[in-house]
Amino acid sequence: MSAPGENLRINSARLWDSLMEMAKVGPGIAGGCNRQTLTDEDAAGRVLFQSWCEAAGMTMGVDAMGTMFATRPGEDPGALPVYVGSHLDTQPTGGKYDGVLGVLGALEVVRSLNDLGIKTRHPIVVTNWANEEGARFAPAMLASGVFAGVHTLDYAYGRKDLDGKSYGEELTRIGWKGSEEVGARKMHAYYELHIEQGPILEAEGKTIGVVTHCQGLWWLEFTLTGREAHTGSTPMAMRVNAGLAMGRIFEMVQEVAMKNQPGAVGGVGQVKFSPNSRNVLPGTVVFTVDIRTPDQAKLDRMRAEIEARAAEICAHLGVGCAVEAVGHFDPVTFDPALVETVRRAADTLGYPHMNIISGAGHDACWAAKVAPATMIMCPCVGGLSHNEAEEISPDWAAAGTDVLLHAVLETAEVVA
Ligand code: HGY
Ligand code: MN
Ligand code: MN
Repeated sequence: MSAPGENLRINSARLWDSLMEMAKVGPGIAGGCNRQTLTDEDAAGRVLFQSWCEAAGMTMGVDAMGTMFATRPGEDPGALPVYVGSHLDTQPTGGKYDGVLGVLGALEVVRSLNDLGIKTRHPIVVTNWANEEGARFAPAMLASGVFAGVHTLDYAYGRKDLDGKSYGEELTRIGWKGSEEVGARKMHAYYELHIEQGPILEAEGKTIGVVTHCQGLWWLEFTLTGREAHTGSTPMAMRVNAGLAMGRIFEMVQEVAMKNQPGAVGGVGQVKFSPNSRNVLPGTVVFTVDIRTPDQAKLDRMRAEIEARAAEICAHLGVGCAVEAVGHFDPVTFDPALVETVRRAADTLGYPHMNIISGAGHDACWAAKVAPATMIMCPCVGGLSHNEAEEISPDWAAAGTDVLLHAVLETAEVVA
């Protein structure tokens, strides 16, 4: 068979139906999803995904981190597989498409190849990475990080959620602790389709993002120690106020991010006050600062400045200050040859496209450490994500998956 022509497209209606079916598993309270990793809802989503993969003739493997690998055989069983995937776990107030489009788009590629009777030399493996979000168990991309040798399995199993439950316990509890050694699988290449989670593609009128890089990240967990005291009867001069220190640090993080424009972000999404009582000054305040930029030197400078100035703020207030890096990856450059394959596929299909740097982190960032890897992006409405109102159009979903189909076919090599 010659190279796939512009007429080769996936089944858009079937893809959209699958997205809507999966969205019913672990529904949120405002139209999105709450399918957090290793919850019963996650387990239910895994069961549905496995049933679809098996109906498409694939065989499922699961590794010791709970990552799922559904294999479509190739004509050359000795050829390393082309892996295609993303994640089915969501934020607590997540959308229906973050991660899910990449997993179900990969499944749709296989379903379409089955419909068309197309065979490939390399096997194709549709992948659902466990705990991409890091919302319940930090850091993000935990399972792909173990797969790439960045984290040990023991470290990962020991990560705890806010209720003190560990990853290893919860993985066993939901019955998805697989027997495969994590990272034993070798990849010929890795593709990930994902919504942009930012405003650029929609604003530029582009349907496809040709992802060349991903910005780097630090997650800095601060533990500030004040003195629990009555909020009413304790004179201001007597207070050891960890909450005040936190507020000043938030303001400082904003200032550091703004003075490093363009191309830097900084903020905080999670705070825990103890004892978290309205009329008790906090004894401890724990929060995670999330800073990101595509520039390695700038990323490390920002981290150093934030840690130094946080220490000064706390010293001035007599508040204890401890910090631990609980998440990190350097800026990523995706495989230029695969990036060109994606660009060529978008051209063949006639989809307007542009180069883009991923603002969010993805499992592709760790896959890129062990194999040639790249990503394909489609727009999302208003650039909104990590919000239940996250929305894409069926056309955008289909366009991204069409490009994924063509890129995967070129890399997996169609067999006549
Ligand atoms: O944090 C991230 O960038 C991803 O959503 N886990
Ligand atoms: Mn994601
Ligand atoms: Mn996400």
